[in-house]
Amino acid sequence: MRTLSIIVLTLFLTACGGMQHTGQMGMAVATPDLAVTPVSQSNGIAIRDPWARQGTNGDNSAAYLVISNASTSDTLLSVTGDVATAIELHTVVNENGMMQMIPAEGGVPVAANGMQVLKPGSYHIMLIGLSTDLKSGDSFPLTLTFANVGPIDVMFEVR
Ligand SMILES: [Cu+2]
Repeated sequence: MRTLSIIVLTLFLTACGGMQHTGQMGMAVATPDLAVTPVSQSNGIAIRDPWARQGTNGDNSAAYLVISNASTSDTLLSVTGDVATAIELHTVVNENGMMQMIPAEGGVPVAANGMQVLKPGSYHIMLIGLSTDLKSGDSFPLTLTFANVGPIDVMFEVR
């Protein structure tokens, strides 16, 4: 597992659109509009704006979404799907001034009556070894598994 993480970290440097994106972390990110109808929801967890970066078969990509929670605190534990060889939850940390992606240990927390935004430069779903090309306008399903509410199927749009 340790070995895999190291290999994967090396790959990440060219994935997620490259870490130069994190230099733009200060770019204006619109506050998610919770008036928009969720694409998926279950027991208080609602999913909005799921999307993924374009990519080529065999390469890596990343997927993002807005999670809101009208119930008690929950955690996004894992993501599964056929779109990639491996799918991991990642976060981005500042290590000596270098932005690096690392696995999100323990998953991605979603506070009670709160919101969690997976976005470039922050938490994201890492798609490692795409099994197909992802072109703008394509869509593909992932299953998000939460600690409390269990699995939620979500269609992601490629942009
Ligand atoms: Cu990543």
